[in-house]
This record gives sequence, C-alpha cells and structure tokens, in this order.
Amino acid sequence: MHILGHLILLGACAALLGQLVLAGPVRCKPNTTGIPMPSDFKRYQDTYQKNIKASLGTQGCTSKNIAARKSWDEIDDATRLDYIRAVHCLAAKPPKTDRSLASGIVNRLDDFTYIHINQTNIIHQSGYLLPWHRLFLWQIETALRDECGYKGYLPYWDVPRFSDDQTKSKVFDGSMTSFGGDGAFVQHALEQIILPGLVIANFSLPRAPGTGGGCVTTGPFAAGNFSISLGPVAKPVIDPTDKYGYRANPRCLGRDFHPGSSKGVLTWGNATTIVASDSIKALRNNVEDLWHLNSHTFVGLEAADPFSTPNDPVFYLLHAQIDRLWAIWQGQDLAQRTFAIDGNRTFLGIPLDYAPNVPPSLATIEDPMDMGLGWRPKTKEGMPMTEGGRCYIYE
Ligand SMILES: *[C@@H]1O[C@H](CO)[C@@H](O)[C@H](O)[C@H]1NC(C)=O
Ligand SMILES: *[C@@H]1O[C@H](CO)[C@@H](O)[C@H](O)[C@H]1NC(C)=O
Ligand SMILES: *[C@@H]1O[C@H](CO)[C@@H](O)[C@H](O)[C@H]1NC(C)=O
Ligand SMILES: *[C@@H]1O[C@H](CO)[C@@H](O)[C@H](O)[C@H]1NC(C)=O
Ligand SMILES: *[C@@H]1O[C@H](CO)[C@@H](O)[C@H](O)[C@H]1NC(C)=O
Ligand SMILES: *[C@@H]1O[C@H](CO)[C@@H](O)[C@H](O)[C@H]1NC(C)=O
Ligand SMILES: [Cu+2]
Repeated sequence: MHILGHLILLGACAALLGQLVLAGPVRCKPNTTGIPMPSDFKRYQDTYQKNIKASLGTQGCTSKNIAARKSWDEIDDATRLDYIRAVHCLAAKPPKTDRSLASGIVNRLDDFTYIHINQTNIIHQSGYLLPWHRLFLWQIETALRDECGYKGYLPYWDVPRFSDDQTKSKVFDGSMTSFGGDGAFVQHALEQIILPGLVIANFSLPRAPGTGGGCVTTGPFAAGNFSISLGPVAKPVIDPTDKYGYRANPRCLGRDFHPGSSKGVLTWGNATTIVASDSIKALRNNVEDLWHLNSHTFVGLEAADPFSTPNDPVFYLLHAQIDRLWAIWQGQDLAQRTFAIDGNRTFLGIPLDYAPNVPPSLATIEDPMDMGLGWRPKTKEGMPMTEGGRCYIYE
C-alpha cells in the first residue's frame, strides 16, 4: 500500500478509535468495497445528521437513545445473522390479520404484505408514498425487535455504492449473511402486467426479462427454506375471482435481476439529485422517476410486483434507502420540509374502480392512512423522524 492508502486508513482508524476506545478491541476495517460516497452527497448527509442531532431532546428522543440505521455493508456479521434470524422468526409466527380478509395470509410477515397489497393503489405515485412507507418500516422494525428479539435497527441497502454491480454488496452476494442472489435463470419474454383496481380497465406496465426469473438458490431465503403465499397481483391476466392474489399460492421467492436498472441509474449522481431537490414536488418526482421504480425493477419478479413486493425480505432494506433519501432531504431544513407533501390521493390521480366517480384530489397531511391491524394515523404522523415513537437517524 502506498503512503496515501496508509493515511486514509489511519484517518478511518483514528476516528473509530476515538469512538470505541472504551468498548473493547478495535478492528480497523476500512471501506474497501463499492463506489465511495462523493463529497457533494456527503455534505447533504452531514447537514441532515447535524440538524437532526440539534433538534433532539423533545418527546423522549435524545442523543442517548436515538437508533442508528446503518448500511447492511457496515454492520457486522453477527448483526446480519440476527436480522435474518428475526425475519425467519416472523415467518414462523401466526398472523394477526383476520384471515377472512385474505385467506392466503399464513404468517406474521404476511400481515405486512397483505396491507401493502390492500393499499397499493393509494400509497404509490401519490402523496402518501413516503409517509406511509416510513411508518410501514417502523412497524416491521418494531416487530423484529419486540416479537423476535432482534437487537439492532433496520439496515438499509447501500444502493448507489454498488450501482455498478449489486452482487458486490453484502446484500446480494449470495452468502448466508446476505439476502441471497439472483433467481435461477429461466427463459422468459417481455410481458405487459396489469395493475388491478384502477378505473382505467387493464392499466398495464411493461415488464422486461432480466438475468434470472426463477427461484433464489443461495442464502437464507433460498427455495426449500423460505416460502411466500400472497400474490402475485400484477400479472398479464387477472383472475377476477382472485383479483388481488389474496388466496394462498405457496411458492419459492423468485428474483430477476436487471443490472441495467442499476448501473448508470441508481448512482450517487442520481441520489445527489434527489437530496438536492429544491421543492417537495421535485423531490417526489425524482424519488419516483430516478429511484423507486428502478430499485424495485433491479431486484425483479416478486420485488417488482407493485402490490405484493414485501414478499421479498429485501423490500425493507430497499425502502429504508428511499426513506433515507427523504430523511436527508427533510434534514436540510427540518422546519420547512418535515411536513411538506405533494401528490394525489391515488396512484397518478386515477380513480379506483370501487370509487370511479371520485375526482382526483390532492393529499393533505391531515388525511388518515391505513397501516393495517386497525392503525389509521394521520399522514403527518408519518413524517417526523424523531417524534411520535420514531427516533432514528441514518448513518
Ligand atoms: C464506512 O463508510 C460508512 C458510510 O457509508 C461510514 O459510516 C463508516 O464510518 C465507514 N467505516 C470506516 C471504517 O471508515
Ligand atoms: C382493503 O381492505 C378493506 C377492508 O379493510 C376492503 O374494504 C377493501 O376492499 C380492500 N381493498 C383492496 C384493494 O383489497
Ligand atoms: C431456514 O428457515 C428456518 C425457518 O424457516 C430458519 O430457522 C433457519 O435458520 C433457516 N436456515 C437457513 C440455512 O437459512
Ligand atoms: C381486461 O383483460 C381481461 C383479461 O385479463 C379481458 O377479459 C378483458 O376483456 C379486458 N378488459 C378490457 C376492457 O380490455
Ligand atoms: C439518473 O438516472 C437516469 C435514468 O433514470 C439516467 O439516464 C441518468 O444517466 C442518471 N444520472 C446519473 C448522474 O447517474
Ligand atoms: C393528480 O391527478 C391528476 C389527474 O390524473 C393529474 O393531472 C395531476 O398531475 C396529479 N397531480 C399530482 C401532483 O400528481
Ligand atoms: Cu410500496
């Protein structure tokens, strides 16, 4: 290693030593994987962290108890294994949702997938996208900790750091401390998938074939050791007797990686564009157009079904990244941005087929959201990061 390498390593270790000198043996493990965070993105992240820390002290959220949500690539293997264990634990627990709502609900994870299906046409391409998913993430983080003894907090998938090749991330490296890799390759063609429930009959989106298409074969959620039941919902042909895939359909977890949706797309450049958005309208459009769809499309198959996407356990890390980008944007000016909202009350403002005559209208922060299991918070409850029981910061 040349002199500059030593200096950078020393810097990282010195910073670590400063924090951990009393906590036992120090391992100076530099970040050697992926594309380093560029200084312009880091400036936004630093401002967000500084402003959040300066805002603490009210409502029981303090610098002492604030939870740190970290990159999956920056937590240790023991924490990764504990997280994966807790996901399997929820998969082995009975559901809390009334099965008369969806007979295919099998386990505690399906409670989450069910309400996401039920709310899909309200919480995507709408004003509720960000606050609804923020509370959704908090609910599963709480369930993993309180019901399954997970000791850490929700990690995020460090998407832009691995945009060139996501299989270099510990999220998708196929090891037992990852979420497994791509699905097995299955020959398949481009399809039009229909999104049920919108008043535009057979509203459809194209779904291109990727590099997999079959069952995940590696890691802790591989076929044979993990199965899913609800969905798929968005399909080339909708069965009118099971429009939302609520009947049991036990199957493996499938994936269909689309490297082209990541390389040159889910980049630090686009992440920076998002956090640098100058209005809530620009922020929401940038999140949707540059990031949200593309990150789901990258994983593909189950994760790319807009309704039943939480069937793939990596969903929660994918959305933690989106929540992080929103958090960094909010954190540039907490007073002006925490409660900023933009967007319709339904998917692209399209009326729903059970309310075809309701005209498009704009979401407000007073609107109730349906989080499932009877919890109907106002939208504004899903917006702050350090109030109302939420108390976390992205590192
Ligand atoms: C690695 O990078 C992360 C940011 O992604 C940072 O929080 C962490 O401190 C870095 N670790 C080291 C050892 O430099
Ligand atoms: C969502 O669930 C409610 C019951 O809580 C039901 O009335 C409604 O039809 C469901 N919507 C969809 C799209 O499944
Ligand atoms: C397989 O799944 C079970 C629970 O379904 C879990 O306890 C176990 O740790 C998993 N094994 C592996 C190798 O992932
Ligand atoms: C929608 O698609 C179904 C098949 O999935 C077909 O039977 C029906 O005619 C289509 N409806 C319209 C309005 O195109
Ligand atoms: C941002 O993503 C778009 C595709 O959504 C891509 O065309 C563009 O090159 C990306 N920009 C950067 C700076 O990576
Ligand atoms: C709301 O929906 C209408 C009708 O689809 C659309 O023209 C408008 O652009 C939407 N507004 C927002 C902010 O999405
Ligand atoms: Cu969603």
